[in-house]
Amino acid sequence: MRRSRYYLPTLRETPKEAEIISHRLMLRAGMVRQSTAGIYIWLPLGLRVMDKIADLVRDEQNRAGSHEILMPTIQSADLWRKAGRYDDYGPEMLRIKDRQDRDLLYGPTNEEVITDLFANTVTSYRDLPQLLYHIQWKFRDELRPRFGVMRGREFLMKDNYSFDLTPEASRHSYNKMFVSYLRTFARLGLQAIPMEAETGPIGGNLSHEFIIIASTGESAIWCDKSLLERDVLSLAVNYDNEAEVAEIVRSFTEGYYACTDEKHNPELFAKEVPETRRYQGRGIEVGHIFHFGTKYSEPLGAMVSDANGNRVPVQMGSYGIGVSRLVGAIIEACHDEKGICWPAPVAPFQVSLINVRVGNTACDALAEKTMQALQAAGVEVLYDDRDESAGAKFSEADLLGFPWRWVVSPRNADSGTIEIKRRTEDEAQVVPLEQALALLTNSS
Ligand code: P5A
Repeated sequence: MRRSRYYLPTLRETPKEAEIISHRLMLRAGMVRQSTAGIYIWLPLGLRVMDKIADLVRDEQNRAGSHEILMPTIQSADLWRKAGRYDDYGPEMLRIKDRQDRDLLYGPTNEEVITDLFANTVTSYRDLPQLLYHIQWKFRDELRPRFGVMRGREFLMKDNYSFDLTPEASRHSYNKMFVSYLRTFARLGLQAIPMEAETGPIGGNLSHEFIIIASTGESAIWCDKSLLERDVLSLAVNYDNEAEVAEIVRSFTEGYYACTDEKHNPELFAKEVPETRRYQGRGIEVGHIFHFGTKYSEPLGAMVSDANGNRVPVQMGSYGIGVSRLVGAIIEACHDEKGICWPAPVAPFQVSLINVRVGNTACDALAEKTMQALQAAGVEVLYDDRDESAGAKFSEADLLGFPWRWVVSPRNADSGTIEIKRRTEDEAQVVPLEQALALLTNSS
């Protein structure tokens, strides 16, 4: 992609309305623009990141045996009345009337819609278990939308729903999602800590939040440091093996102190965690999972026949990941004073290619050749071909935060070498194009 042809409305000044670093950086880096309070337009650079996050989340959902569907954003109020949640949900729900004066709503979550779908499509225990998810926009009329996409009114969520015959089987579905969440956040380059949580308006008796560490996060957290040292991706997971999956969940929950300020007990913390292992920091909730049994299946008639021919309400859980929130959360976790430092799996481009002397024949030729070589190798590159000062290009590259900065300058263009540097390192090296390509492909 040529920078001169790209749609990338960056900002030089720090926007005053943005209170937190991710919001400031997302506005400055031309990733989003606010349309109205808590509602954002995603610009090309921001959308690239969000799509990558969604694809990675999808990959881990599928790996755990879930099937993707797509439910509507607009829902019928009657369904919510039937489940008994219409009045409970309160002013966060955006209520709408259609031209026949029927009550509709913009979905803040989808338990009712999917339970109704299930009631109309599945009748036998033989069709269980089932894990169905979608990645869809939600609307919650938050009292104080703030922190940019981290607490929006409209936001993108991945929500999965499990259906099982028995509470034990349902616990296995819960455990599968628990492990898939650990894997998902690790692959995104984040350290996520599972913490027992309140169930709130979703309901049920079992729930975990997944909190990622970020010094600027909304919640204060306390945990056992050894939770942060676990290498999740090295665990070989067989999702069909109930005992194995349960053991992984156990190993991340039992014997570890981990909680946010809502539940923190300083005395217990001091008693349970040896001094050298105490971690106190801040974090952001990026996922939340719930087990709520028959809370929705009973009122909405989602029944299946069991092996003896009895009709029983199906056991359910729901599992959310804040996909749009993650874009901001990753920036909170990965930035420095100059700008964003994207983890490679979600970086919108892998390389900022800078031509410091546009118009110089040797520079132009080498930069073109480099861009083509990167594209041929399947590497996403943004080539800064604008007639701007080198300083402006360097600071923009730091702000946008792609993993690599490759510089073509008159000093080395004649010898066909490029100065390459990682976003998170100070040391640059000057190497021939072939070697630069080899270094990049070996590193990812
Ligand atoms: C679980 C899936 C639920 O809604 N029903 C379906 C359950 N859970 S939740 O905790 O309320 O939300 C899941 C995740 O969505 C993100 N999130 C938000 N992101 C941006 N702006 C918001 N206002 C917002 N509210 C929730 C969070 O990441 C949360 O963990």
